[in-house]
Amino acid sequence: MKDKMPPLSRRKFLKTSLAAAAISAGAGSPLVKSLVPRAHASGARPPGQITSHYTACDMCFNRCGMIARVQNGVITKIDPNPAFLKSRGMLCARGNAATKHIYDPDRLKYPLRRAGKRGEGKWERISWEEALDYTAEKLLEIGEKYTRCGVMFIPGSDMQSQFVNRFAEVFGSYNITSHETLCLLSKNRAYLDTIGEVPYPDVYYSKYIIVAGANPFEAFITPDTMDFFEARKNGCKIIVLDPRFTKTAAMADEWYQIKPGTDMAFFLALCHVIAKEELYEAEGCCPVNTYGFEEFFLHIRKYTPEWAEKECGIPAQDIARIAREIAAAAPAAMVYPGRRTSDYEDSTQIRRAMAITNALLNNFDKPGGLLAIREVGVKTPYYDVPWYDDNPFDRVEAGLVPGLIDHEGSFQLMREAIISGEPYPIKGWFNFKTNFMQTAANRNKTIEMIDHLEFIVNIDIAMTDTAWYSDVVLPGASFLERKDPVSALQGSSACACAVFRDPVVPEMFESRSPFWICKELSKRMGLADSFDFTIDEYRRQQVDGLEGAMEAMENMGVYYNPSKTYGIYAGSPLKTLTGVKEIFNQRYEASGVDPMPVYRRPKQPAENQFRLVVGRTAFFTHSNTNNELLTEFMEENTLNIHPEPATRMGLSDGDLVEVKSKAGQGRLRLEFTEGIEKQTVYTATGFGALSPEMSLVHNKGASISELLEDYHDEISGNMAMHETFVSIRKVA
Ligand SMILES: Nc1nc2c(c(=O)[nH]1)N[C@H]1C(S)=C(S)[C@@H](COP(=O)(O)OP(=O)(O)OC[C@H]3O[C@@H](n4cnc5c(=O)[nH]c(N)nc54)[C@H](O)[C@@H]3O)O[C@H]1N2
Ligand SMILES: Nc1nc2c(c(=O)[nH]1)N[C@H]1C(S)=C(S)[C@@H](COP(=O)(O)OP(=O)(O)OC[C@H]3O[C@@H](n4cnc5c(=O)[nH]c(N)nc54)[C@H](O)[C@@H]3O)O[C@H]1N2
Ligand code: SF4
Ligand SMILES: [Mo]
Repeated sequence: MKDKMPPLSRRKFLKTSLAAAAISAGAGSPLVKSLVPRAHASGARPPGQITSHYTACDMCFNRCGMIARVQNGVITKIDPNPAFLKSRGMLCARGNAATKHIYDPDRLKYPLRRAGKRGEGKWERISWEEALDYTAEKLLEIGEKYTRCGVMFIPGSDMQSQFVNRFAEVFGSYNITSHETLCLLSKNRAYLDTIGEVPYPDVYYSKYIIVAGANPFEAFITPDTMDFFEARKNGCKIIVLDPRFTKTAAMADEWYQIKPGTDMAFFLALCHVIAKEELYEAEGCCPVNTYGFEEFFLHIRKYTPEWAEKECGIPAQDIARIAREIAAAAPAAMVYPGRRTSDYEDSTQIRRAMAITNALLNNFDKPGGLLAIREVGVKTPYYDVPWYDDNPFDRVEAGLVPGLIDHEGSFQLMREAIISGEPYPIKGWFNFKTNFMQTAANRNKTIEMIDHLEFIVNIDIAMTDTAWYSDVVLPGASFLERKDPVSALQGSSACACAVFRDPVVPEMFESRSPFWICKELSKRMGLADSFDFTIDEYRRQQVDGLEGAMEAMENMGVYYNPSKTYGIYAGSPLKTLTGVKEIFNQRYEASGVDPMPVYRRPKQPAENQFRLVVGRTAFFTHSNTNNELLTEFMEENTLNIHPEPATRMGLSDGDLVEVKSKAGQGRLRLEFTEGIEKQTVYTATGFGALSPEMSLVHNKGASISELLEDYHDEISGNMAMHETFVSIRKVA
């Protein structure tokens, strides 16, 4: 692979040498010397040859194509892979900061076993042998005492998560849940129940896009983020609805400061205008191939723009105009489906209203609309899942909400079940690469759940808050040190692709991959057959039948096999019950759920209370804040508040306040922001870490996960993070 890569241009070489120089300058400290193997003291050695290595970024789930440059055994610089269409040859600030991810002084170095109380921070260093023997013994013990389903598995979002999943299944637990239950399940539910699949937005070719409850110019989603810029240059009109004036709002043609939780009112009124004025009969828009259009037409009679204005605060004439404009641009127009929809208790219905608007725009499977998801055809190698006679009938939270996505579950409902012990006990937790102490609402409740567990094993790269409360902490190898299986990235036909990773540098310290860990554990648990393969053998099975895939990934860092992009469903039924777009959902009706979205006014904060909303910054991924290069952009989180209510309460910009909800409290400095709705406040995620080994964010700002109360979407069980009201008091 390395030989076939283009040589570095002189300009790139200079940049690379400068980056290397920066590292060697910092290499003076013994800490950095011990962290950076073979970092050369300046002038002591000739600058080694620079080698280049394809890999895929892991600083967030997008997995953009990367080329890592290595000199004297140290990764000195990272460049984007121009052949990687999905990321449009882009690498964001976080991707560039991956050097500080691998060479982070706070990295976990050896296996540790808890020696004091949970959260007390007393650890003993143990050997891998001991760590694996002990973990295997504890997992088997829980299986014996309770059942195999007595262990909860959270396999993270990673190219190796499939091995943790496989391990969970062969061990015998169905209680596998994911970070998706804190993220996008309500959106997935809504689109599955409207068009039969979760579509992919064709942003690049769109002429008109409404972005509601998403911030793609800060929350990077590839290729959408880059395509928004291109679409805009090509004349696409972008309308943003957000209670905050975000970067996306700043780049939009129009921004409306919608009242939080009222998006459904806006979209039902939009549909009202489209239906009443028969705009769907204008070119491109029509209600054919839908189920329940007539009922819907009657249902939305009362949802007029004038009514919606009173709910969402957006002027009626603007709603009517936007309806006419978007209908005229259809089908190359869309309501952007968004990603994180863990917002409200009726988030699935809010997203259903958006999906139905898309159905009226008749934009599915068309250029500039919503596309059928495509994958390149990577296979999941087969494995046998053993049967355990004493296992319960179903996963622990089965049936608690009508639209639970079976293979994801709901972390919050599972947490509840662990605390109550009903319907059956869960006493173990196997965690890989999630940090739910910082990312799941109501941290105190997560601690309460932990109090009910007998054993927690955690594979992470750092001593996160979740690791801090674990019993055995295993140092994970970073993506730059690992050999990973092939990963298929979904997208449209043009950018769906496959990648793998080879180690750019060897594993540092005693860190190991989840594959190795699962394999070693399986040997100790009588499950060795399930992991009796190498990554190379596994990869070959994955790409079996995909001609040229292996070579493309080796020589270009990525494999594509484009085919038809639009009209994939032409003449064939959708994957819904009726085979057409379901505006009226019969399954919802059968299970007592509103078959068409019914607007209910959101709860309102009392006087001098504020709704707390979450959202991302361009430079952090969730709780991955402990990165020296990135904390330069934000050293601690602040509470964004509108100056008007704050001043009325006698508060000033920069004041230290105590923020309190029913779930917890924290201290934050106020940051006056004109661009936030007056009864809404916002703070960034990933601060106020309990673990002192997250040294850059420990005791810095406050943890929003402590403040967020425990609500979930009533249909999917997805977390609901915008239902919390807080009060604010100045700290003397
Ligand atoms: N307050 C708040 N909560 C949120 C959100 C929010 O915006 N605000 N967003 C929600 C959303 S959309 C999501 S998707 C979830 C995400 O929830 P999580 O998946 O819990 O989020 P992360 O903080 O990204 O956790 C990733 C963990 O992986 C570890 N890690 C990183 N790289 C490696 C590696 O190479 N090897 C190993 N072994 N470990 C590694 C990191 O140290 C970190 O502990 O959070 C949700 N919760
Ligand atoms: N830089 C960066 N990029 C990321 C991530 C990251 O952590 N950092 N995480 C990745 C992941 S896992 C995900 S899921 C995506 C998330 O991508 P997005 O969903 O686009 O990200 P958020 O920042 O959560 O954006 C939600 C927006 O909704 C607004 N909002 C709050 N309440 C309401 C409301 O009632 N109505 C409306 N209309 N708007 C409201 C918030 O102010 C916020 O700006 O980003 C991905 N990309
Ligand atoms: S968007 Fe940024 S952090 Fe995410 S994979 Fe791409 S480069 Fe990495
Ligand atoms: Mo997410």
